[in-house]
Amino acid sequence: LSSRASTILHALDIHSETELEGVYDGDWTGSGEILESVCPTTGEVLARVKSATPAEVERALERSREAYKVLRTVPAPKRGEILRQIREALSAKRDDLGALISLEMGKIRTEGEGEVQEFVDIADYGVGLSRMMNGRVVSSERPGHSILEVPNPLGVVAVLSAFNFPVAVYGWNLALSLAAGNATLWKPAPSTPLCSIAVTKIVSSVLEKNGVPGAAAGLVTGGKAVGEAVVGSSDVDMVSFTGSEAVGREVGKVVQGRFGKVLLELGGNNAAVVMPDADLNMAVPAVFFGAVGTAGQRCTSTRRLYLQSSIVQKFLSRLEGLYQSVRPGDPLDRSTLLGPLHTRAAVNIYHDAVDHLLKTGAEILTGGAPYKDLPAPLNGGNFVMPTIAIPQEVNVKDRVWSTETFAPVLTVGVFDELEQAIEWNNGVPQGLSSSLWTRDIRNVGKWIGPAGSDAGIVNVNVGTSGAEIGAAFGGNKSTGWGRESGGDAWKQYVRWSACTLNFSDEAPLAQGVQFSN
Ligand code: UN1
Repeated sequence: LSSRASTILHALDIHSETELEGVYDGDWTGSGEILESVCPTTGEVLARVKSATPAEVERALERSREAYKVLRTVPAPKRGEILRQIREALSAKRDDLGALISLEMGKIRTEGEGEVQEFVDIADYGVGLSRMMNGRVVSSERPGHSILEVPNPLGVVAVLSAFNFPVAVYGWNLALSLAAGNATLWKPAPSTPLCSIAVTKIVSSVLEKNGVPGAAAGLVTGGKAVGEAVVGSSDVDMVSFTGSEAVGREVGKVVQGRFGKVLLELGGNNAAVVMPDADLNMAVPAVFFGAVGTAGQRCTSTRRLYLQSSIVQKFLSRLEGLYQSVRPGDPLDRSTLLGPLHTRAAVNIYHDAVDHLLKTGAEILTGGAPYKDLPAPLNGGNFVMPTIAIPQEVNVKDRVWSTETFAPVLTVGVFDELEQAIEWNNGVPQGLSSSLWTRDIRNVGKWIGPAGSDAGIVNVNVGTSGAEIGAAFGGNKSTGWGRESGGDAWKQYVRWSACTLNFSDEAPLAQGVQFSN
């Protein structure tokens, strides 16, 4: 192992000289198919991880259920106190864990650390929430009666997370699920097992210190078969899935088919709309970050740019300048802004998208090619040039506009009236994030109102990506309608009990119904 990698792994107590166990159910096990963790920057194999066998998944599910039975009786503020300790433990490892995210996923250092920060933030939120998961008292129409709406723990929540946020999205789910009194079972993306092992080690040591069964935050690494076993199991009360539309559609059907709860966080195809009165000193760097940050691999990345006709040249020449200044580099190096794509397969998807753009007559303003002659070890990495393309027309039904390409490819369209841009913004199947740049309050009113953006995230003078944890995060339409993180998202992680209590000596029926002569 390179010294660059081994320093990071050792700091997190991961010793990859031997095969690692990728299952945690209170004990570390794992004897299934081997997953390889490959560094996307260099191609180096970081570790080999033994994933879960069907029997190990079964056992993890059983132990999760037992852990739930313990957790549900722990008062919520006490669960919050455990979450506070998890927050402290994560915060102490912020740099190391951030570096591991950069090493294994490929995002740059500040974003890796930002991801750990996002987990810390949502843990803080969960601590507060643990004293505020309030139900309601409802007025009864009957004398001497009271109606309560009580949030009770739900059971076992399975979290299937994606490679692009290998730590934070699990954090969103764990914080709410634990505060709510559930056991959480994590099935991470098969290509980021080390992030999940490192996080699980940190979390489980806190659980153990508090006498809570480790299976309250279990882990089953694996591929499709492990995912299917978890999703299909009637021992899982809610499945929180982040990933592609294609897989999400199947997950949704399976979970609905067994009447489980499902929370879907699927593809985004996010547009930024720039009006002529926008402050370009803000808008240009924000579009640059939205489209090129994380090498275009956020669900919230900016994929479509709609420019008002009078500012097209000015905007694009400045944006192109930023694109041309960006150099690929090791994401662990603090000066790097552009890391690799996560996998080789993603490089092919990028090329495929560029080919299609060229074939359909789009102008490639910048990018559109792999980097040649990168020095070793970066020549073993998945680097591609961030690309700006101007298709011949905006036809939102066309693949160029309607599909999510998980790579730094930005397509540009030109409009005259805001209404046209909103129609394009809304004309695609997905509905995750959107962003309007303007100083005119009338535009803002249109954008956030009933005839405005139909996405779940509707920003003004803020880019499409990089949401804080405080508001509910999620998208509409084919993004799956799920909400995670802040806002009212926690309400999905409980079962609601409507309790009508009679304190009187009569037993009147509702609606005045009489059932005696
Ligand atoms: C994702 O891309 O899956 O808003 C999540 C953002 C981050 C989360 C993205 N806070 O870009």
